[in-house]
Amino acid sequence: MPDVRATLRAQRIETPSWAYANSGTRFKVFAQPGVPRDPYEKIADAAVVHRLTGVAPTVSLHIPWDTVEDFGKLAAYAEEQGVRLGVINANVFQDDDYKLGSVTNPDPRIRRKATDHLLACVDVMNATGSKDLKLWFSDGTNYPGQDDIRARQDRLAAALREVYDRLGDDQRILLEYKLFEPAFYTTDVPDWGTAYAHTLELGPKAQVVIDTGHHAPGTNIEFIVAFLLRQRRLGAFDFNSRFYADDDLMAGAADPFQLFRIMYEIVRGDALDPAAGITFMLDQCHNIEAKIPAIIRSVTNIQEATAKALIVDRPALAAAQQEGDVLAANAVLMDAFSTDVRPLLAEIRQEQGLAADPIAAYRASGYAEKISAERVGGTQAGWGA
Ligand code: RM4
Ligand code: MN
Repeated sequence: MPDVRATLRAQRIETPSWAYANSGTRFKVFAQPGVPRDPYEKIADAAVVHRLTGVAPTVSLHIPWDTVEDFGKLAAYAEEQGVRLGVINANVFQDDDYKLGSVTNPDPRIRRKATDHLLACVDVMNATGSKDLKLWFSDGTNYPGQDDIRARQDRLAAALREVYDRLGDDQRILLEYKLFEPAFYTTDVPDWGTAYAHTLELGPKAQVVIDTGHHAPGTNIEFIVAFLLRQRRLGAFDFNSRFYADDDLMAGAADPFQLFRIMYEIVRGDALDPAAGITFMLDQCHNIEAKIPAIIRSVTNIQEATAKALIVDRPALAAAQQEGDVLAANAVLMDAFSTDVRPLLAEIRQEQGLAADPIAAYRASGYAEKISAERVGGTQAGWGA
């Protein structure tokens, strides 16, 4: 049985730079006061989340959204603020050239351009000290016959190989999959099986990322977690929650029970320990709610799901499973899920000198008022859609 308190103290959750920026749907982006105008201000906000929660010491960057002249300087600024730069996310989905695909485009010139961007992201990792390159491709087709499904897999494999060969010994590719959107007929990396097969072909420095919002409704995500962990090919999570498609809502908001079931498989697979090498990230957009407290809330939701997963009576569960006692086994899991772990988490925070309630502490800090007053003029950051 894991040491519940020690494990919760050691848990780490990475927050995404873009979650601090303006975002919206294809219908409207509602700007909010105080939103960062550059990557430095995003890092400052991320540092606030870390100071209040104690478990969010790294920030994922998205290139080119977070491009700066000197990445070493940005990394040094992050250190000053008490955080570090984390995963580098490549972006090959927002250039006119990529209308028919990036690395799978039928045009070799465009494939070259897209692959060069991925290689440039490895250079960024070398400057920031980041270990992980997260690749999500919007590539796919809208109509039957539009392009050759097989040839697109070959083009994808060739680009991934080139990038893989550029990685340093301690760097990894994290390959993300998503069922559909923006492509509506075929997607070139639509599911975990496709991502898994490409990582196998590439080698041990390639792993799969599970974005919890990227599946068909009803998909059993905890099964995917268990399977990939067993195969040692699970590299990271993009946590968020969804009611319909890729909604990017706060983790644990739509279906806390699913988050608990996922975290149970993580605990069961001994994957919480930072030494296991799984990067736990958020990938969210806060379109209508205040961003920083929404990110704090997401972090605490994940902590709650984790705490519940950690208190599952595993010997009792194993005994019930062995006896084939279906109801007793299910009851063991439900008992843990139904336990209120908020007092335990509050206590652990206080033991570390943190406020019991990080959202209340954020409200009392005056930070929201401060950034609204200070961040006037300039252009607010957004995901540029
Ligand atoms: C994609 C994918 C990536 C994220 C972008 C913003 O849907 O989830 O992880 O970088 O969105
Ligand atoms: Mn994602």
